[in-house]
Formats: sequence, structure tokens, C-alpha cells
Amino acid sequence: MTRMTLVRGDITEQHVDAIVNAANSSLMGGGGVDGAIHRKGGPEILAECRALRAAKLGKGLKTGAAVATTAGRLPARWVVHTVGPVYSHTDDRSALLASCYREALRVADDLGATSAAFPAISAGIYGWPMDDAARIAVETVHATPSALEEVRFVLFEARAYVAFEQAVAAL
Ligand code: AR6
Repeated sequence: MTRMTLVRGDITEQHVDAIVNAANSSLMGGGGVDGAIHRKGGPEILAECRALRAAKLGKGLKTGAAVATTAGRLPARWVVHTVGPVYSHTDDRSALLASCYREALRVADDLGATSAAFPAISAGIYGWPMDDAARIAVETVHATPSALEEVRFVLFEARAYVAFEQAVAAL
């Protein structure tokens, strides 16, 4: 049974097996969580991302998919990169956001991770409304079987923490 926990803080400081990155399809870094992970994790992460692009992800990582690299200098074993959908007012992309959590869990599970930390994927630069992003995150992890002992949601802002707390309470 996977335990879901919530903490307010910085995902790059979490001592877990796998840290999930809210990346973009290029895997070449960016702002938000992605920027923080590459900055603190160091150049080894980007080097592995480049190698993945060259070997099997020529067109980049698809939205909703996940792939692992080293965690470099972070206090974790792996970074699992996933690409959230950009929020749209006209197009329901919820299934793609759910897929990010499912695929990242599957990749972490396949690696033998026992703990994973997730940010609120798509809820920053990609514009997803926080309450809905939290509901999709919590419901998807709850519904996805894995051997992980702990899935930790690491929320940077107070309003994100409250949204995740409410989503857990609503399960
Ligand atoms: N630890 C935990 N959460 C954080 C941290 C951190 N260090 N930094 C930001 N957040 P975002 P997205 C929160 O924008 O919306 C990048 O440029 C943040 O407050 O990181 O999926 C990528 O390269 C928000 O609640 O990811 C992509 O181009 C949440 O993490 C694009 O941004 C997600 O915000 C992805 O956008």
C-alpha cells in the first residue's frame, strides 16, 4: 500500500529515491522545478538528457510520458522527467496530466524505487488551475498500483499545499 504524504518545501532538498521533474519535451532544462533540478543537480543530468535525446528521443519526450536519468548531486538516486500538458480553456487535457503521474510512477517502480517526490505538475508555467491539478494528481496516484512505499507531494507555495490537502481529504 503506497502512502501519500504532503510537505511544503523545495523538491530539490528531498531525500527520496526518485525526484519527479516537471520538464518540457526538449529535456534541455527550463524554469520552475526544472530549472531548480538542473541547477542543484549539476551538469550530469543534462548530459544524460542529451544522450537520451540522441539515442531514442529524437523528437523529444511526449506530453504525458516519463523517462529517468541520474539525480546528479541531488539527494536522490534518480530524476524521473515527465512533460505535463499546457493548460487549455478549450481542450480537456486532463488525461495527459494523469498520464504524467501514472508513467512517472511506473518508471520509478521499474527502477526499484521505494519513495518518490512529485511537484504539482503543470500548475506553474503551464497554467493549470491549482485545485484541479491537485485533484488529478491525488486521484491518479491513489488509483495507480505500485510497489512504492511513499509518494510525497512537495508543494512550494502555501496555496498548493492547501489544494493538495483538500484533494486528499476528498478521496
Ligand atoms: N520545489 C517544488 N515545487 C516547485 C519548485 C521547487 N523547487 N519550484 C517551483 N515549484 P513549474 P509546469 C512549483 O512551472 O507548470 C519549465 O520551464 C511551482 O510553484 O515548475 O509543469 C519546464 O521546462 C508550481 O506549483 O512546472 C517547462 O517548460 C509547480 O512547482 C515548464 O516550466 C510546477 O511549476 C513546465 O511547467
